[in-house]
Amino acid sequence: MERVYIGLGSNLADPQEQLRNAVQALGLLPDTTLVRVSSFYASDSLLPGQPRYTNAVAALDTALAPLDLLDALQAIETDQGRERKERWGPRTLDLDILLFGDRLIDEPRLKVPHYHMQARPFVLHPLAELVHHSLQLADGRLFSDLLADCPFEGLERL
Ligand code: A4P
Ligand code: MG
Repeated sequence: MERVYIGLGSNLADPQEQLRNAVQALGLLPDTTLVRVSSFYASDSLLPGQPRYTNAVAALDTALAPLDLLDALQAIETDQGRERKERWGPRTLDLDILLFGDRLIDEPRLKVPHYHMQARPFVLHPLAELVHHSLQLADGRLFSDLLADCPFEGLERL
């Protein structure tokens, strides 16, 4: 089993309910145990003109291979009505693999650690509830350094 952290986000169709449903679906994944879920946080969209987001992070232990987990997460997104019309568009549910054990993954469909987690308070602050801040990422960066560079500003803990 490897410890994996999943970023959850929604800004359509009752975001908190979307996240609760997604957490339930994560708990039903094969060969996987749901370990913990962070608090939920609200924040403005990075893109102007979109509704506010609700975000959270979940910790899983899984025996699934990374691309099999990605397939399963995309199936959950689709089940919850996600339509991929435009990149970065508003969405009922976004599930991103933030960290996968101590793996560094660079494949066309999957980059881990997630490529823009460092700049995002709505990822790092919920993740901070679940990891030791002394954690070193697979690419060598220290979690505590990322967190120190990413103020809580604009986040509302729900
Ligand atoms: N992909 C590569 N690496 C990964 C990974 N580690 N985890 C590929 C998941 N997927 C990964 O993703 C596009 C492709 O990325 C996937 O097919 C997969 O093969 P997507 O989810 O279809 O597209 P996206 O979500 O529109 O793009 P992206 O870059 O994930 O956008 P973001 O980062 O999700 O940005 N503001 C707030 N406050 N909160 C938010 O959550 N999110 C966005 C969207 C903008 N503003 C926001 C938030
Ligand atoms: Mg995404």
